[in-house]
Amino acid sequence: IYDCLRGRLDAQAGTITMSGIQKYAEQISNANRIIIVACGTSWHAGLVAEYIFEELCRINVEVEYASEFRYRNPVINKGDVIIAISQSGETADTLVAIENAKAKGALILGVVNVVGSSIARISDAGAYTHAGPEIGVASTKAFTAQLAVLTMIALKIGYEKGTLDHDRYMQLLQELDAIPDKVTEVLRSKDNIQAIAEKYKDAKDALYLGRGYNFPVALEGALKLKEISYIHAEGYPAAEMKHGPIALVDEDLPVVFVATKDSYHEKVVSNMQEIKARKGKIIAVINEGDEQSSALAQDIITIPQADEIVAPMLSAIPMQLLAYYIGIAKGYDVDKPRNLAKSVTV
Ligand code: F1P
Repeated sequence: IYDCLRGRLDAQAGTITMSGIQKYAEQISNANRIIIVACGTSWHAGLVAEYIFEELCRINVEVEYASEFRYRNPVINKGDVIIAISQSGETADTLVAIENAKAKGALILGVVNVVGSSIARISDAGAYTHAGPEIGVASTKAFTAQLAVLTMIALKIGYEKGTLDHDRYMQLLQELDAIPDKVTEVLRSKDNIQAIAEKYKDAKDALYLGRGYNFPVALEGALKLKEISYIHAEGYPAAEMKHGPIALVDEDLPVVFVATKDSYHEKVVSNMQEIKARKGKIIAVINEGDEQSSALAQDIITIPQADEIVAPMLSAIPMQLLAYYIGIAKGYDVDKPRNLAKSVTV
């Protein structure tokens, strides 16, 4: 995240420099809609971006699995802006999805990690994530860097468009600037997360719940657990739980709540009460001093407080560490998960 922000964000001066986007800033501001296409972890980053763009830029956003989007016949209009998100920049589904959209006249922006990759080359403009090479197959630091880039784009567009006022803009720049140090703080809780992983490593299933900006983080937590620990996991919006998944809850089910302090927090606490009443084991990612949540949880992971717009960059990390330590505890090679490829080029 530090490398991603460096040279682009100047929180004191109130500037975000993104030369790749600047030329198209007006076109993006005036877009009727933004369609985000991606796969896997990158798709989850796109979902967070949907919430952020709609809030800060008041532009309608759709988030599409590239693997579906490429095969159907979507309505694409000339003024549409497509944002393709990809760590590798080589994912075939995402590549073909944007080729199709480009042929129909859409503007293609790429948010890609690998410089000079196919998706970067076919995009009209974009921003590199500068996350460095991902050592493991499962995407981790690329995810948080994608969130940082997408947040910067939204801040820039929202401010230039006038849907984001000066004070809030400056406040969010400070929040973004503080993220790298807060990430370091989150990483300090790794021993606690490892101990929690030991307790739950033999679970057969797990449920991940969150609301708002943290809902995609819950999806990402479940995906990481599946990818590197081979434990069946479901991610859900916490409010959807009562529409089905609640039937799964019993004393053997670990339920991971992404429950940091935000505008959804009271509602999340009531969802935790519903799980506790059914004897589910709650692992909660919370902010310091949140007595209400910690009283309901079996296990807590405390992370620094941050504005809800930037909070997923922090709350995603305990998700990654939990899956990592469970995978290690089970004796798996977490860098090379079975059946997974670094870039899915077919
Ligand atoms: C998408 C992705 C990754 C996942 C795995 C397979 O890749 O689904 O999120 O962890 O490596 O591919 P990308 O388009 O972001 O490179």
